[in-house]
Amino acid sequence: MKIDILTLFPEICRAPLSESMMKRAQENGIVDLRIHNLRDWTTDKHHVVDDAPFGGGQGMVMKPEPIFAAVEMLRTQNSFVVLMTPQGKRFTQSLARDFSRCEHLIVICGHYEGIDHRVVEHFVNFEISIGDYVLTNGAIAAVVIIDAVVRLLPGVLGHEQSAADDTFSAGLLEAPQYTRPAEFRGWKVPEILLSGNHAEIAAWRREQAKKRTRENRPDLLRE
Ligand code: JF5
Repeated sequence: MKIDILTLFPEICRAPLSESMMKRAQENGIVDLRIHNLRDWTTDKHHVVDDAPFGGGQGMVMKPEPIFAAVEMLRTQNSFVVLMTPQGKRFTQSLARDFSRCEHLIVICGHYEGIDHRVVEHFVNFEISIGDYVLTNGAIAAVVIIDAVVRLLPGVLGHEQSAADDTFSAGLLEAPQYTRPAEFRGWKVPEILLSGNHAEIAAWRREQAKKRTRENRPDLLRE
Protein backbone atom coordinates (compact mmCIF):
# COMPACT_ATOMS: atom_id res chain seq x y z
CA MET A 1 0.00 0.00 0.00
CA LYS A 2 1.15 3.51 -0.79
CA ILE A 3 0.20 6.41 1.52
CA ASP A 4 0.85 10.09 0.76
CA ILE A 5 0.21 12.59 3.56
CA LEU A 6 -0.28 16.25 2.65
CA THR A 7 0.23 18.59 5.60
CA LEU A 8 1.65 21.95 6.60
CA PHE A 9 3.28 20.19 9.57
CA PRO A 10 5.22 17.17 8.30
CA GLU A 11 7.19 17.01 11.56
CA ILE A 12 4.01 16.21 13.50
CA CYS A 13 3.60 12.97 11.51
CA ARG A 14 7.28 12.07 11.17
CA ALA A 15 8.16 10.70 14.62
CA PRO A 16 5.01 8.63 15.36
CA LEU A 17 5.07 7.12 11.86
CA SER A 18 8.79 6.21 12.12
CA GLU A 19 8.52 3.98 15.19
CA SER A 20 7.76 0.36 16.04
CA MET A 21 5.03 -1.24 13.89
CA MET A 22 5.02 1.59 11.32
CA LYS A 23 8.80 1.40 11.00
CA ARG A 24 8.72 -2.37 10.49
CA ALA A 25 5.91 -2.15 7.92
CA GLN A 26 7.97 0.34 5.91
CA GLU A 27 11.23 -1.62 6.23
CA ASN A 28 9.41 -4.78 5.08
CA GLY A 29 8.03 -3.00 2.01
CA ILE A 30 4.41 -3.47 3.12
CA VAL A 31 3.74 0.25 3.15
CA ASP A 32 5.36 3.05 1.18
CA LEU A 33 4.68 6.14 3.29
CA ARG A 34 5.53 9.65 2.15
CA ILE A 35 5.00 12.81 4.16
CA HIS A 36 4.75 15.97 2.03
CA ASN A 37 4.76 19.63 2.97
CA LEU A 38 1.89 21.40 1.17
CA ARG A 39 3.99 24.53 1.13
CA ASP A 40 6.15 22.84 -1.51
CA TRP A 41 3.27 23.26 -3.96
CA THR A 42 2.90 27.04 -3.53
CA THR A 43 4.13 29.13 -6.45
CA ASP A 44 4.14 32.64 -4.94
CA LYS A 45 7.16 34.31 -3.40
CA HIS A 46 5.93 34.07 0.21
CA HIS A 47 4.57 30.50 -0.01
CA VAL A 48 1.12 31.55 1.15
CA VAL A 49 -1.16 28.61 2.04
CA ASP A 50 -4.17 30.34 3.64
CA ASP A 51 -6.42 33.37 3.31
CA ALA A 52 -9.41 35.04 5.00
CA PRO A 53 -12.81 33.39 4.52
CA PHE A 54 -15.23 34.82 1.92
CA GLY A 55 -18.31 36.13 3.71
CA GLY A 56 -16.26 37.17 6.72
CA GLY A 57 -15.57 35.44 10.02
CA GLN A 58 -12.73 34.39 12.28
CA GLY A 59 -9.50 32.76 11.24
CA MET A 60 -8.02 31.59 7.99
CA VAL A 61 -9.00 29.05 5.35
CA MET A 62 -6.55 26.85 3.46
CA LYS A 63 -6.26 27.96 -0.19
CA PRO A 64 -7.20 25.42 -2.84
CA GLU A 65 -4.28 25.85 -5.29
CA PRO A 66 -1.48 24.02 -3.39
CA ILE A 67 -3.81 21.14 -2.50
CA PHE A 68 -5.05 20.76 -6.10
CA ALA A 69 -1.48 20.87 -7.43
CA ALA A 70 -0.27 18.28 -4.91
CA VAL A 71 -3.16 15.83 -5.43
CA GLU A 72 -2.93 16.17 -9.22
CA MET A 73 0.77 15.33 -9.05
CA LEU A 74 0.37 12.36 -6.68
CA ARG A 75 -2.85 10.66 -7.72
CA THR A 76 -3.21 7.69 -10.04
CA GLN A 77 -6.21 5.65 -11.29
CA ASN A 78 -6.33 3.79 -7.95
CA SER A 79 -5.96 6.65 -5.46
CA PHE A 80 -8.47 7.21 -2.65
CA VAL A 81 -8.37 10.75 -1.30
CA VAL A 82 -9.37 11.40 2.32
CA LEU A 83 -9.55 14.65 4.27
CA MET A 84 -9.03 14.84 8.04
CA THR A 85 -11.64 17.22 9.46
CA PRO A 86 -13.99 17.42 12.47
CA GLN A 87 -16.80 17.73 9.84
CA GLY A 88 -16.11 14.23 8.51
CA LYS A 89 -17.69 10.83 9.08
CA ARG A 90 -16.58 9.22 12.33
CA PHE A 91 -13.64 6.81 11.91
CA THR A 92 -14.24 3.22 13.08
CA GLN A 93 -12.51 -0.17 12.99
CA SER A 94 -14.77 -1.09 10.09
CA LEU A 95 -13.57 1.93 8.06
CA ALA A 96 -9.98 1.02 8.97
CA ARG A 97 -10.67 -2.40 7.33
CA ASP A 98 -12.12 -0.75 4.22
CA PHE A 99 -9.19 1.63 3.86
CA SER A 100 -6.67 -1.19 4.40
CA ARG A 101 -7.92 -2.66 1.09
CA CYS A 102 -6.95 0.52 -0.83
CA GLU A 103 -3.93 0.44 -3.09
CA HIS A 104 -3.12 4.14 -2.61
CA LEU A 105 -4.34 6.56 0.08
CA ILE A 106 -3.82 10.31 -0.16
CA VAL A 107 -4.47 11.90 3.25
CA ILE A 108 -5.07 15.66 3.29
CA CYS A 109 -4.68 17.27 6.71
CA GLY A 110 -6.97 20.19 7.43
CA HIS A 111 -5.91 23.11 9.57
CA TYR A 112 -7.09 26.57 10.66
CA GLU A 113 -10.84 27.13 10.23
CA GLY A 114 -10.89 24.54 7.47
CA ILE A 115 -10.06 24.19 3.83
CA ASP A 116 -11.60 25.73 0.70
CA HIS A 117 -14.65 23.55 0.05
CA ARG A 118 -13.86 23.15 -3.66
CA VAL A 119 -11.23 20.63 -2.56
CA VAL A 120 -13.98 18.52 -0.96
CA GLU A 121 -16.37 19.03 -3.89
CA HIS A 122 -13.91 18.11 -6.60
CA PHE A 123 -11.64 15.37 -5.34
CA VAL A 124 -11.98 14.30 -1.78
CA ASN A 125 -13.52 10.80 -1.74
CA PHE A 126 -14.14 10.70 2.01
CA GLU A 127 -14.05 13.19 4.91
CA ILE A 128 -12.87 11.58 8.16
CA SER A 129 -13.22 12.71 11.77
CA ILE A 130 -11.50 10.72 14.52
CA GLY A 131 -13.96 11.95 17.13
CA ASP A 132 -16.10 14.77 18.42
CA TYR A 133 -13.44 17.23 19.46
CA VAL A 134 -11.37 19.83 17.63
CA LEU A 135 -7.63 19.52 17.18
CA THR A 136 -5.35 22.33 16.06
CA ASN A 137 -4.13 20.17 13.26
CA GLY A 138 -5.38 17.34 11.06
CA ALA A 139 -1.89 15.78 10.99
CA ILE A 140 -2.49 14.47 14.52
CA ALA A 141 -5.70 12.77 13.37
CA ALA A 142 -3.96 11.43 10.22
CA VAL A 143 -1.40 9.60 12.40
CA VAL A 144 -4.27 7.89 14.22
CA ILE A 145 -6.02 6.58 11.11
CA ILE A 146 -2.78 5.52 9.39
CA ASP A 147 -1.76 3.50 12.47
CA ALA A 148 -5.16 1.78 12.54
CA VAL A 149 -5.02 1.00 8.80
CA VAL A 150 -1.39 -0.15 8.53
CA ARG A 151 -1.61 -2.64 11.42
CA LEU A 152 -4.35 -4.44 9.42
CA LEU A 153 -2.16 -4.96 6.33
CA PRO A 154 -1.20 -8.61 5.81
CA GLY A 155 2.19 -9.34 7.37
CA VAL A 156 2.34 -6.34 9.72
CA LEU A 157 1.10 -8.08 12.86
CA GLY A 158 0.99 -11.77 13.63
CA HIS A 159 -2.02 -13.69 14.86
CA GLU A 160 -2.34 -11.52 17.96
CA GLN A 161 -4.23 -8.97 15.86
CA SER A 162 -7.36 -10.74 14.65
CA ALA A 163 -8.87 -11.84 17.97
CA ALA A 164 -8.81 -8.37 19.49
CA ASP A 165 -10.32 -6.78 16.37
CA ASP A 166 -13.08 -9.38 16.12
CA THR A 167 -14.04 -8.69 19.71
CA PHE A 168 -14.24 -5.01 18.88
CA SER A 169 -16.37 -5.55 15.78
CA ALA A 170 -18.57 -7.91 17.79
CA GLY A 171 -19.52 -4.83 19.77
CA LEU A 172 -18.21 -5.56 23.28
CA LEU A 173 -15.23 -4.02 25.01
CA GLU A 174 -12.45 -6.32 26.22
CA ALA A 175 -12.48 -7.81 29.72
CA PRO A 176 -9.84 -6.55 32.17
CA GLN A 177 -6.40 -8.22 32.07
CA TYR A 178 -3.98 -8.93 34.94
CA THR A 179 -0.39 -10.16 35.13
CA ARG A 180 2.10 -11.06 37.87
CA PRO A 181 2.35 -10.48 40.77
CA ALA A 182 -0.86 -12.27 41.83
CA GLU A 183 -0.93 -9.95 44.84
CA PHE A 184 0.25 -6.33 44.66
CA ARG A 185 0.01 -3.98 47.67
CA GLY A 186 -2.55 -6.35 49.10
CA TRP A 187 -4.75 -6.24 45.98
CA LYS A 188 -5.40 -9.70 44.59
CA VAL A 189 -5.99 -10.76 41.01
CA PRO A 190 -9.50 -12.29 40.58
CA GLU A 191 -9.24 -15.88 41.89
CA ILE A 192 -10.91 -17.38 38.82
CA LEU A 193 -8.01 -16.31 36.55
CA LEU A 194 -5.61 -18.47 38.58
CA SER A 195 -7.92 -21.50 38.57
CA GLY A 196 -6.88 -23.00 35.22
CA ASN A 197 -10.58 -23.61 34.46
CA HIS A 198 -10.78 -22.29 30.91
CA ALA A 199 -14.56 -22.54 30.55
CA GLU A 200 -15.13 -20.58 33.76
CA ILE A 201 -12.48 -18.02 32.79
CA ALA A 202 -14.20 -17.50 29.41
CA ALA A 203 -17.57 -17.06 31.13
CA TRP A 204 -16.07 -14.58 33.63
CA ARG A 205 -14.50 -12.59 30.80
CA ARG A 206 -17.80 -12.43 28.90
CA GLU A 207 -19.56 -11.10 32.02
CA GLN A 208 -16.81 -8.53 32.64
CA ALA A 209 -16.90 -7.45 29.00
CA LYS A 210 -20.66 -6.86 29.23
CA LYS A 211 -20.34 -4.96 32.52
CA ARG A 212 -17.56 -2.76 31.17
CA THR A 213 -19.47 -2.07 27.96
CA ARG A 214 -22.64 -1.17 29.91
CA GLU A 215 -20.64 1.25 32.09
CA ASN A 216 -18.29 2.84 29.57
CA ARG A 217 -19.99 2.42 26.18
CA PRO A 218 -23.75 1.85 26.50
CA ASP A 219 -24.04 3.16 22.91
CA LEU A 220 -22.38 -0.07 21.67
CA LEU A 221 -25.17 -2.17 23.21
CA ARG A 222 -28.01 -0.14 21.71
CA GLU A 223 -26.74 -0.42 18.12
C1 JF5 B 1 -8.83 20.39 11.72
C2 JF5 B 1 -10.31 22.26 10.33
C3 JF5 B 1 -9.16 20.17 10.40
O1 JF5 B 1 -9.69 18.67 14.45
C4 JF5 B 1 -9.50 17.85 13.60
C5 JF5 B 1 -10.14 16.50 13.68
C6 JF5 B 1 -10.94 16.04 14.72
N1 JF5 B 1 -11.31 14.80 14.39
N2 JF5 B 1 -10.80 14.49 13.23
C7 JF5 B 1 -10.06 15.50 12.76
O2 JF5 B 1 -8.67 18.10 12.53
C8 JF5 B 1 -8.04 19.39 12.47
C9 JF5 B 1 -9.25 21.54 12.37
C10 JF5 B 1 -10.00 22.48 11.67
C11 JF5 B 1 -9.91 21.09 9.69
